[in-house]
Amino acid sequence: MIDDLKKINIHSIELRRISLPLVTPFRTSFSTENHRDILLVRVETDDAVGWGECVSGNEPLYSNEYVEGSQRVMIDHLIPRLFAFRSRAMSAHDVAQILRPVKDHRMAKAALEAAILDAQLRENNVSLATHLGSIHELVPSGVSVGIANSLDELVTTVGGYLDEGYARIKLKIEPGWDIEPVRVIRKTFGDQVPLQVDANTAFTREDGPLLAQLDPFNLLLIEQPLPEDDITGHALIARQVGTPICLDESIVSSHVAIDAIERGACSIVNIKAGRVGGYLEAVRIHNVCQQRGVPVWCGGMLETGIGRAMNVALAGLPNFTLTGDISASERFWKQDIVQQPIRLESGQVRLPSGSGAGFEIDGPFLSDVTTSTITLRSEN
Ligand code: OSB
Ligand code: MG
Repeated sequence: MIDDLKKINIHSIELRRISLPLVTPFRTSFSTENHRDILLVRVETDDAVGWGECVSGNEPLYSNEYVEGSQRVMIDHLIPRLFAFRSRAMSAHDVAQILRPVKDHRMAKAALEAAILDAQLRENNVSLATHLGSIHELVPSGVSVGIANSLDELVTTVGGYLDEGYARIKLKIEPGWDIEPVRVIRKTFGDQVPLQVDANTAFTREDGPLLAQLDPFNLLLIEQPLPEDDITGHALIARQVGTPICLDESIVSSHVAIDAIERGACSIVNIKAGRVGGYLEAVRIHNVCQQRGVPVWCGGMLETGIGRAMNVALAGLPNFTLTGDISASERFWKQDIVQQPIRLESGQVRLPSGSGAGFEIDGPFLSDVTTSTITLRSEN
């Protein structure tokens, strides 16, 4: 991925908050979500408009970021740095360097970089998929299934997704909802269903023997069993468990990815652009994993059509050899804010091909769901 794009001039950055109800509550080991309060970034340049979606949650429960904090840090610290950039023309490839003095806040940085990159690619008439280095037109689509109220309810839900054609099922787990749900899904739907689990940090270093009870079920992977800061703990678990360990929350940069791989903490990596500070860093993580023979897959954060289109573009890179959490828009939303919601086509989703991230906003619907907007203008 080389930066061969014509630079752009940013005129204004709009921060727009929308409120969208989920079609069904989404329960993980850390929360139950009924709706998302989403921060969108709209960048206006000389000849284009670009959009980015901030994936921070309503509360700081997945990581320390949350939507109100992301908006605050953008207004007070990130956007002023972008507007103060010495030369007027900028590339999206400059953004991470400009924002580097501000520690963490990767979801906020990622959303700004995504909007700038979308605008720049639209001005250059290049698709995001092409720019990032995607090699596929379609990628298989997996679905993340929340913790259910009962095993019967779980079977019904998973059966519905399999009927829709999803290529892979991921079950959310937590202590007490771990071995049994997997056993029941295997017993009901058989050994051929590609299946994996995600603990979102809910277990401890003492749970190696418990997690090893998942081994007979031939899972693709166990995602993030221990807290995000415990790389050594994951290495200990990986030695006690036959199922591959995959990290999500822990992998916040390409440096941490290299560290975790070299220390034996994971043999698979989940990549989410928001968690790592942007799509460009996501590609770097893809590359360092590829060089070390570690397969990756694209995670999701309940995105709208904006973030979803960008995730699909990323998932077309060659080392995304495992199926991602890139389900159809309708898995989460009754109506999407883009005119081209992601749809399932025989268990796959299509990479957007238009310039930038390839979608158009549904303006009237976006207005309906908007709760606030703030526009910041460059003095340049
Ligand atoms: O851990 O992968 C996760 C959603 C919100 C926060 C964290 C996670 C998730 C999911 C949903 O599993 C994935 C999706 O968007 O389909
Ligand atoms: Mg996860």
